Amino acid sequence: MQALLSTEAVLVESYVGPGEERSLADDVLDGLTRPFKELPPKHFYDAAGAELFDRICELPEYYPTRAERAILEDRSAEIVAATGAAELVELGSGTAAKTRLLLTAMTEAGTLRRYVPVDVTEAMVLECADALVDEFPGLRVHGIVGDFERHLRHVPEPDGPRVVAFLGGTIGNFTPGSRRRFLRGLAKLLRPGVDHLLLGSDLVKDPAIIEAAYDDSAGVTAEFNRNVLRVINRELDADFDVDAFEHVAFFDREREWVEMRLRAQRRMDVEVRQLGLTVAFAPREELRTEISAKFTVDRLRGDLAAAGLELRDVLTDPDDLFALSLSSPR
Ligand code: SAH
Ligand code: AVI
Repeated sequence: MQALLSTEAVLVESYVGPGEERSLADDVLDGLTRPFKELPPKHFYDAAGAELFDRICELPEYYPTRAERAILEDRSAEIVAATGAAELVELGSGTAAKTRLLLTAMTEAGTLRRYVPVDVTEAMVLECADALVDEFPGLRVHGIVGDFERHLRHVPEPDGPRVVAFLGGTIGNFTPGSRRRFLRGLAKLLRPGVDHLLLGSDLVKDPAIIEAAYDDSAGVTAEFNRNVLRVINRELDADFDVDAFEHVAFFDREREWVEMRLRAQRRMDVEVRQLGLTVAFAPREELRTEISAKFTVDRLRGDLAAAGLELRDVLTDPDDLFALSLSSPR
């Protein structure tokens, strides 16, 4: 662990040290040598990727951010009253844009003590910690730069009633099995009878609406998708011809998830020099870069139950596009 910042109001710890670059190396080695090539989505988010994601959130086609914000605008006070939250732990916190609605409601209820953002992107945690202690006088921030699949044990002991927020629909970026395993780990952060999980999930809907959200007309999602190749070029001294990969996004109606892929437009041999690896792509071969599962309330209830959590309330936007659910340990 490395302490990146320590003041009276802010402590930011990093668990992604020099060894952590191995995580990208291991994922590339493992994912690009499989019969069906695949990479985990967490590697999208370097500074450029985080900026592209912010632009995605503003796109007319990308409804999840607006829908979730609408729910939080309407119901944050109710969520805070129902949970008595003094502490907000947020996984995949990013720029904490929507989080401010919850922190404001906690301030108004007079309960706000501490915010614990957990994100793999160091700059995001540092910048939002700095901004939030200015915006919310008296707030303490304990930031964790880490991987929410591997570093949840470093979340500090609770300081009052805790809400763990996992917003944006990021839970959909897990495959079903790993989603349940992740929720079981997450549940360990919650004390029965005291703490709650606030989970944002995108809902199953007309496939045309979903596909447009992941293949916008301005091509921002395509750039976000290709960004993972730029990250690998830079971090592992690879020579992907980024523009030779086409963005593909489709809704798998059976599995009810969106897949993003990158399709090689010609035959290519890519050198990943730091790994001494040559990766061959056949013409039109595809590399899966993300799945984004869409939920029904029943699927949500089942996943939560498998992790020992009971669904208490489901809040949706007026168009039923997105759900924020509140659950707690059984
Ligand atoms: N919660 C925000 C941001 C969602 S984007 C919102 O709702 O708008 C997903 C965020 O999760 C990014 O900030 C990314 O850096 C972070 N992230 C993705 N995979 C992660 C992982 N394995 N561990 C920690 N953070 C991760
Ligand atoms: C972060 N996550 C919930 C986004 C999603 O919708 O699955 C990432 C994203 N991928 C393409 N557009 C946005």
